[in-house]
Amino acid sequence: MTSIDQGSFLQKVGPTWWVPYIDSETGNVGGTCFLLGYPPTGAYGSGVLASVTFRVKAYGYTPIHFYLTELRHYNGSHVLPLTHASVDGFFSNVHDAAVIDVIPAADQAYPTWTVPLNITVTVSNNAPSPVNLTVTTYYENFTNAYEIGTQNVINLDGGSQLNLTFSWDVIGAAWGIYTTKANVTLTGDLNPANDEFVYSNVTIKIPGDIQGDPTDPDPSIADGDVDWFDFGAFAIAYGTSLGNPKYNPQCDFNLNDQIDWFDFGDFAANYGKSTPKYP
Ligand SMILES: [Ca+2]
Ligand SMILES: [Ca+2]
Ligand SMILES: [Ca+2]
Ligand SMILES: [Ca+2]
Repeated sequence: MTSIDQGSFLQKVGPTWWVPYIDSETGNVGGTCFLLGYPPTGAYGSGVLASVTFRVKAYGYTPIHFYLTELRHYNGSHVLPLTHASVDGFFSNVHDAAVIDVIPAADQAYPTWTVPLNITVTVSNNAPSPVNLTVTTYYENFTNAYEIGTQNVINLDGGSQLNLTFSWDVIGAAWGIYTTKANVTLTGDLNPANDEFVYSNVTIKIPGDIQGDPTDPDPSIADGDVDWFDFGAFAIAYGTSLGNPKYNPQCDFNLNDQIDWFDFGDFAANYGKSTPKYP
């Protein structure tokens, strides 16, 4: 504790004489304030009586609790107690934000999708005090990282989490395997190791490469070609729309929730193509 200074409450009435005291042995702090010249009325309303200043020695957080508070006034002949209530405070100079999850709406997408691929990013404030954050999401391959978007979070409560939705406009993206990642920026973050979270592969596929071959370890994962097995999957879903159990978004190359002649056009245009860029 370094000082206790007079507030403006009594000074609004007139000149004052302020006598502070700090006893570091007992932890007592206080002040006596005299309104000079016996003004006709005292102070009323709300205001600051005094400000106590502490010097912080380390990083951490603590409740601030006032013990045995007393407020008194002098009525000209007697010192009398004033009814009051003390409210505890809280101090923290610890900051730690983290990105704890990144979840794309799909692991496989087409560059012909006209609807962005949503990416849900979960951020958390691991420290007790509210903070303002900036979160940026990227997709990247081995050679480049591309920014998807940046969002600011104002006043994220201590100990709380928040989901943010970013929209990756996949239209026109090159075929290949990408990772998606998000990072959080917080001034004074004491634990930078958890500022970034990387989600594993999202594949941007040849429109028509619905799946792999039956002999693949996971035939549901596209294998980089548009062949007879893809045609089999397309034929099952053809003519359906969202809500039909046979509807498969991986057969909906423009993602307009129906699998029709236009999707067949994409399929036919790419039949027989392959790429070494994935898997
Ligand atoms: Ca952190
Ligand atoms: Ca295939
Ligand atoms: Ca194949
Ligand atoms: Ca369609």
